[in-house]
Amino acid sequence: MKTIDKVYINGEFVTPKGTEYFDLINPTTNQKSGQVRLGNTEDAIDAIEAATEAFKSFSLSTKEERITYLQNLKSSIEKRKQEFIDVMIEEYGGTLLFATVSFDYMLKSFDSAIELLNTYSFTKTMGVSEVQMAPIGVVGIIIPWNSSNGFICGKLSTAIAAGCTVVIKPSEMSAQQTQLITECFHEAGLPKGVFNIVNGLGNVVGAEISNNNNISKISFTGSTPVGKMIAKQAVDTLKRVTLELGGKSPNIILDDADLSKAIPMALGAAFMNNGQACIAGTRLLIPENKLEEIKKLILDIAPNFIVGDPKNKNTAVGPLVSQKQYERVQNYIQSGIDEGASILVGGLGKPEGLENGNFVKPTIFTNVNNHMKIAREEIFGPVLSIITYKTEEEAVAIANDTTYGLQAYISSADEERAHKIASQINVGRVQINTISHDPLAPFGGFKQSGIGREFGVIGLEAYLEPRVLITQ
Ligand code: TXE
Repeated sequence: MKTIDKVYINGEFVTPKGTEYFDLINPTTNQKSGQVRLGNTEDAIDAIEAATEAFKSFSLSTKEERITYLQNLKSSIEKRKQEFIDVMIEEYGGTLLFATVSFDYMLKSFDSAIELLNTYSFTKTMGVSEVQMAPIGVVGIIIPWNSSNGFICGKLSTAIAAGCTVVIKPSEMSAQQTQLITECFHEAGLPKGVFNIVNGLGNVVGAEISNNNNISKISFTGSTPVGKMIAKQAVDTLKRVTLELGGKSPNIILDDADLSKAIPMALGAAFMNNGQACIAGTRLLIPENKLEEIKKLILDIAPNFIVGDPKNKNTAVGPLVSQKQYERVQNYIQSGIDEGASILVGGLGKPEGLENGNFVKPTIFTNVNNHMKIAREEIFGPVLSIITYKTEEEAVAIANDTTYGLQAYISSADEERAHKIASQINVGRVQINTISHDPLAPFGGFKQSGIGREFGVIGLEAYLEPRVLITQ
C-alpha cells in the first residue's frame, strides 16, 4: 500500500496543511492500492505565493535557458519510462498500448515546445511600435485523471516556453502518476517555485486556484460542467481561461471509403483509452445502404477488441477508472435500450470472469437517432452509436447537430471530397483516414467543447500578453 503524503511547493516536497486522505482504488481489482493526503486552501495559497515570487525572475529568463529547462524536464521523465507505463495501467486501467503511446506524447510535448522556442519571435514590429509578447503570469493548471501526465506535460511545457510559472492541481485519482512526474521534475533542477503541484479536491484546491487574484490564467482539461464552473469562478479576477472540454465526435464514413480500414479504425476511435477520451469517435455516421455490410464487418472484428487486464499486451479495452464511472456507463447503455436502440455488440453487465473490476462490454448500438441520450451526451466509456444517413448533406447536418465541437473523423477514398466535407463541420480538428495528434497544430474545440486552443503557436500565444512599446 502506497501512501502519498507530500505536495510540491517552492522546490520542495512538503507535508500539506490539509489532513484528509483519499483512497486510491485499483480499477482492475477494486482493491485499495494506496492513499493520498489532500492539500487544502492554505496549501494552494502557499503554492501560488511561491509561483508568484518565482515569476519575477523566471519571466525574464532567456529562450536558451528555457530550452535547457525543457530538455532537462524531458530527460528526467525519459529515464523512467517503464514506471510511467506501469503506474498508468495500475491507476486508471489504461491499456499497455495506450499507456505506451501516451508516454511518447509526453516526450513529444517537450520537443514541440523546444521547436516553437527555436522559431517563435517574442518581439514583433506592428505599425511604428515594438510589440513584446510577454509571459502572462502565474498559470493554474487543472486536469482530470484520464491522461493525467500527458496533460501535465502538454500544458507545463508550453507554460515554461512562454516564461510562466505554474501551480498544477491534478485529479486526486491520479496521485501515483502525479508523484512520479513530480519526482522527475524535481530532478530536472528548475528554479524554485517555477512549478508547484498540489493534490486536492476540485472544490477546495481547484476553486482557490481559479479564484485567486495572483493567478493570471487557467488552463483546464476536464468535463464541460466543471469547465463552466471554472469560467464562472475565474470571471471575478478576469483570468484568461483555456478550456479543453468534452466531445461527442462524429465519424463519417463516406460511401467510397475502404471499409476494411475505416471500420477497424472507427472501433479504435470509439474505444481508445477504454472510451475515456474527449476525442473518442462515439457517433459513427454511415450511408444507409451500407448498413448490412458494415454490421457484418463489425461482428467479424469486434472479438478482436479483447476486454481484460490492461497489463496484458493483447488487451484492447481495460476497466473504467472507478465504480462510479462503471455505473454511469451502465445507465447510458440502459437508456439506449429504453429509447429503442438495438444492441449489435456488448450490452449491460460485466464480461464473464471480470466481475471484480470496473469492466464494461464494448457496446455498439444500431437503430440510433441523433436525438437519443446516447447520441447526445458524453458517455466516457466504450459505447458507440451507429446512425445512418442518406445524403452527404444529411451526414454533415447530423455531425453538427450537437452542443460539442471538439473533433470529427472522415473516411473516404477521395481526399478532396473529404476536405470539402471537413470544412463544413464545426469542430476544432478533423482526422481524415487517420487517428493521430500533431503537437505543433492548435488543439481545442468549437461550441461547448471549450474556449481557446492548446499547442502550436496559437497555444503558445495563449500564455502570452502583447506589450506595446511606442517610442517617440
Ligand atoms: O473530471 P472533472 P473528472 C468527464 C467524464 C468523467 C467526468 C468526471 O464524463 O466521467 O467528467 O471526471 C477539478 N473548481 N470528463 O472528475 O470533474 C477536479 O478535481 C476547480 C471529460 O476527472 O471535470 C479535476 O482535477 N477545479 C473530460 C478536474 O477539475 C475543479 C476529461 C477535472 O474534473 C472544480 C475528464 C472546481 N469547482 C472527465 N471541480 C474530457 N472530455 O476530456 C472539479 N475540479
